[in-house]
Amino acid sequence: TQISLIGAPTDIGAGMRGASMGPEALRVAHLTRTLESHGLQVQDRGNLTGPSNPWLPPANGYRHLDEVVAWNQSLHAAVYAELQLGRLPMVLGGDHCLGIGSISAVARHCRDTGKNLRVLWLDAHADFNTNSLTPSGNLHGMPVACLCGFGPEALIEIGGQVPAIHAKWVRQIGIRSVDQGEKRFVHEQGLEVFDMRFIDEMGMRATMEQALSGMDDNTHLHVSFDVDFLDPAIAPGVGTTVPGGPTYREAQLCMEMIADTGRMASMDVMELNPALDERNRTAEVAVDLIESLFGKSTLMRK
Ligand code: DIR
Ligand code: MN
Ligand code: MN
Ligand code: MN
Repeated sequence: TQISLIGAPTDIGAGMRGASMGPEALRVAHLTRTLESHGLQVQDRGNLTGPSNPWLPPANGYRHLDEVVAWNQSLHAAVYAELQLGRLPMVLGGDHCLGIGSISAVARHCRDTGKNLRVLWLDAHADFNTNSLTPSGNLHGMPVACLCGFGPEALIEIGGQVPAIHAKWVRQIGIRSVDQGEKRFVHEQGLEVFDMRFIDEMGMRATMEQALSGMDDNTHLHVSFDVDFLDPAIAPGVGTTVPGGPTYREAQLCMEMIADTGRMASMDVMELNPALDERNRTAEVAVDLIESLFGKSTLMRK
């Protein structure tokens, strides 16, 4: 596998500053070297550039819409270009509004190549708000809705087709914070959500078996990993910690089971906020889990 790292250093869609430092923190935690130690070929494409964060209140229910559009257009082009080269793009966020640019590019590539897209959304949040539902106006709470065609024109059109994806292609794992109106909308649109109660009751193994079922040789699996998916005890370096997330070992099993499918062809690592971290330990945990995503396991299996 040939991996391309794409840094997107912005916190333009977040409610807290600092996710703009995420790409560098992952590099400092030896992301490249760690992937290479597993025989993967890695090219670090460096960082994209885009507008700075003006830190303004919402307008029409959106904060920084123009800037969010600019960052996502740029990311869309970068991710699409890597996929056309046959490489695996790994987006280093940056806040989760960047999922729009990343996944719209993946969806476009899947249309080009006749692949079926499956999106695994690992997150404490459903990220399914709209400008009328959002309590904050922060676009990092809206990427899944935008990808499904619910959002401002400039954002939903980035991939060239509206909607970029269908709700039925998405599986959300680890969810434990959904806003009131957002809850109803998730239900209405039929998103498949494996929330923390489901994981508590069924265990991570059965959860992942279900979430990964129904894929075949023609499936392109995209993993969008919001680091706040993890329990704050192991991942304090994010802007919106929510208690009651997966433990280190549960998260590792989740990643190992994704690796076992052999279908992951693109991914995002989002919302890491070094300004809130302790000696970069959240970045180090993220790199450990990315290792598991690419097949690191304790013993030889099968
Ligand atoms: C909240 C927080 N649901 C919002 N969202 C996210 O503002 O829309 N935090 N994604 O990471
Ligand atoms: Mn391809
Ligand atoms: Mn998110
Ligand atoms: Mn989140």
